[in-house]
Amino acid sequence: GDIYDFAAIQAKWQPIWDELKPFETSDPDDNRPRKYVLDMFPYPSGDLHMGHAEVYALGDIVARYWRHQGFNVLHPIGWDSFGLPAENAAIKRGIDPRGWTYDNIAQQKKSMKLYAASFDWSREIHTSDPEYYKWNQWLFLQMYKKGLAYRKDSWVNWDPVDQTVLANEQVLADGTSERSGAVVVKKKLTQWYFKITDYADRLLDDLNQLEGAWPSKVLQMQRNWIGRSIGADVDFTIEGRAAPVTVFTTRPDTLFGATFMVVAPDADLASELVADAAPELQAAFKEYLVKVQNSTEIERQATDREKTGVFLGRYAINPVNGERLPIWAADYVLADYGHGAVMAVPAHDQRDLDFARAFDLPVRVVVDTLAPITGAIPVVTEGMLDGSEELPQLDPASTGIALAGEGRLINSGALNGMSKNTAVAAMITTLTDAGTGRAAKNYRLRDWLISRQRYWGTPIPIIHGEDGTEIPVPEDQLPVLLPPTEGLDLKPKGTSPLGGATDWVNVPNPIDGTPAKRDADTMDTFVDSSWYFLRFLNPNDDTKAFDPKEADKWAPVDQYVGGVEHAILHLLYARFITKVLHDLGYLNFTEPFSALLNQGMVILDGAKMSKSKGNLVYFTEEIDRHGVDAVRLTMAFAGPPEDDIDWADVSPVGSSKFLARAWRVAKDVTSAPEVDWSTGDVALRRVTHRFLADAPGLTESFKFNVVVARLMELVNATRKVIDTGAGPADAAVREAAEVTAMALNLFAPYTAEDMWERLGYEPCVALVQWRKADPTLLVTESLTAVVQVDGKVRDRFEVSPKIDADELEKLARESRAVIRSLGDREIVKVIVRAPRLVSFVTKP
Ligand code: ANZ
Repeated sequence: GDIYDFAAIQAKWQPIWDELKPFETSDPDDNRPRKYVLDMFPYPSGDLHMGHAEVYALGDIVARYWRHQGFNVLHPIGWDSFGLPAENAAIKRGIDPRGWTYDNIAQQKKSMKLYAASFDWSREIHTSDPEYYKWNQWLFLQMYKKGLAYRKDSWVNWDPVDQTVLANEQVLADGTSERSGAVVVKKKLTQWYFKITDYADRLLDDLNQLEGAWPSKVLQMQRNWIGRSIGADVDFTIEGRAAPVTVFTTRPDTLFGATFMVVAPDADLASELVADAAPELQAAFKEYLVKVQNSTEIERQATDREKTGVFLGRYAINPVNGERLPIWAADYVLADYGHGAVMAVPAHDQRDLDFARAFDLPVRVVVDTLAPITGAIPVVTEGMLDGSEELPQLDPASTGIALAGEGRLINSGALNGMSKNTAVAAMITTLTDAGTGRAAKNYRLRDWLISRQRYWGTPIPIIHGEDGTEIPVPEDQLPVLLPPTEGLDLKPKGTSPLGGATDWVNVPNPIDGTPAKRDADTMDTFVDSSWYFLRFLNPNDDTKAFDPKEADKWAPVDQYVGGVEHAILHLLYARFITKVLHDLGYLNFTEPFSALLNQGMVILDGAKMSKSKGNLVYFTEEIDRHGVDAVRLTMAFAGPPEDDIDWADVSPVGSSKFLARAWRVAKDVTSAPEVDWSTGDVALRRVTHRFLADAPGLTESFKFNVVVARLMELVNATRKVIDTGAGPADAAVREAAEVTAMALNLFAPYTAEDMWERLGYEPCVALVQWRKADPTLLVTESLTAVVQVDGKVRDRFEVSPKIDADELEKLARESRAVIRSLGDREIVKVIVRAPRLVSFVTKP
């Protein structure tokens, strides 16, 4: 038709693309350079939403762009289809989570196809398929063999609503579960862990490789999460106890300032120490412990909280000066950090000072923070600050402010006069020589708790013998299939529903045939997504998880696109598993995602969209109303991709109007494809070629909105030539329309394809190579060149400041005025001063 009709265009092209499969990347002989562009795969929680519309629009711009640049682009998609929402929905409706999950996948897939993201559909995966989760189990077994998967009894985060444990990464800063929103409590349980702490240093140090290629915010969040502290372990002898107690400190230089020791009340050590104390101390401790166990970690770490604690009736001996230090239990010391015990230096640590002031414990300054730390070492006298009237600001016991800064050591024997850093090193040497301490590092990062007490996940491939031995399921018996839900109670009850599948749980011990039981827990679904980018390389291979040869060809991912909500969890786990697979000899790289683009959120009236707020914008409604292309273009045009898009501020109607305008340009072209562009309107050609030159750089730096703005300029310029200039038959009009169609393919693939057809070509415009800009048409400023004949100015015209002498002379010789003035006289000399002057001298 003659009217832009997005619905008709969508209906026309979708089946044609389905047939042509332009985005399949399966030709093994394709030797073009490769790009792997990956968008974070969706969770099938219903139909697609506006967040999906954004991420898949942006990722697709990148994938389509690299195809135009001559790359063989891998752009796959799948579904992250295990997890709690399916299970909770199944419980609520009394159905099987499989049905819910695969129905949603079918719905999302239909929407995704309509949305025309350029995916290679032949590589689609679902993590809840046995063909996929078999390889989670394989991965688990490889890690188990290396001691990287292990079980331990420990205090874990417990979600009382979902009735399952959570990884540290799944507990939000306010102490609630990222999924259910419930306040997370602690529970002591035997659970499976992946030993991510073995990789803490590499996970931290390798972030430097990603500098500039990942958003700096994400790099910083990962650094903080890993939280490496460098310091020393110091051993304190305990009176009446054979073994010493070790503490971790970042300030071994302050050891002379230690005036007491504090142990985490919930660490086994505290109970053990108090067991030998007076009965009233024991009673006080027990009462205190109950209180502590009922508080959250967040409460415990709050610095403004009143300090509480109890004396344990025991004493530690300071290894450097033999002083007797009373040992207390207090909840500001955490059981699972360092060694669960600290040497308290109240003069220089605020938490210790607050505690010392609350319980009247001594405070001794050992670093003079007013002393200059550069230049000569000042003379210091022992005890110079004791009762000093001159320097009241240095008395933390009265000011209540700990001296945390730099300075010079005092009251510290051989360390006196040293700067903090020198003293730290000197103290570590002293302790190491005496065998009472050593350099040490600590991490905030904890091992990754991967077992879940829920149904809809990957069964852990371990069998427990009657005698408590763990037997890995032999690899040739994988996958351990999830039992059917019939007869199972999926309701959360604190233990895995799989435990109720009697026939499934009870198996003979693979070693000796005695009765044994399968592990009934399932894996955290973040295991599934920690390596999925490798499965896309050979998704249908049932002999291995992924093909290292394909990984050599395609991986790591060149461009990863997804939300910042995955800044820690998913990205940290994927980085970890990549390093493990590297160490196991399967990969020759150590970072999975070479570049990362985080898109912002789609919001409405400044607020995050949610069902409860009732401010949802529905994907299908927007698509029905404005068309796929207008929605996609709106996402690209809204602003920098990392910014949030307020749907109230953007105009899909405006996008749609622009698309219609672009489409009409193609419709109006009357010249044939063979027309010689160089004969076309030069001003329009300049706009076209300036666009061709600038759009690649803008796209590669994610300035998609600027590319769209420039396309709008190009369409306007073309329209002007059609209506009021050289007209629709002008060659430059065709050239501009073709470039518009090609570039519009990044943002509005249906409109672009339809334009391409109207311009006389076969599909697919997505496979057309980007046209090279003609440098002679990239003149932005121009200046006036003068042509003289025998000293008289005969012509003037505009040229590029960069024009070379030959070109300038050629233009001068072609000038009508010059030709007329020369007549039939013979030129004997030409003087060219590019870019300003050409002077012809003729035979007199
Ligand atoms: C003595 C000292 C003196 C400390 C001083 C600090 C300043 P980050 O940076 O977080 O690693 N600490 C050690 N284990 C702890 C635990 N389980 N719970 C609570 N606090 C603990 O902090 C390391 C410092 O935190 C250690 O250095 C220790 O206090 C404390 F002027 O030791 B410090």
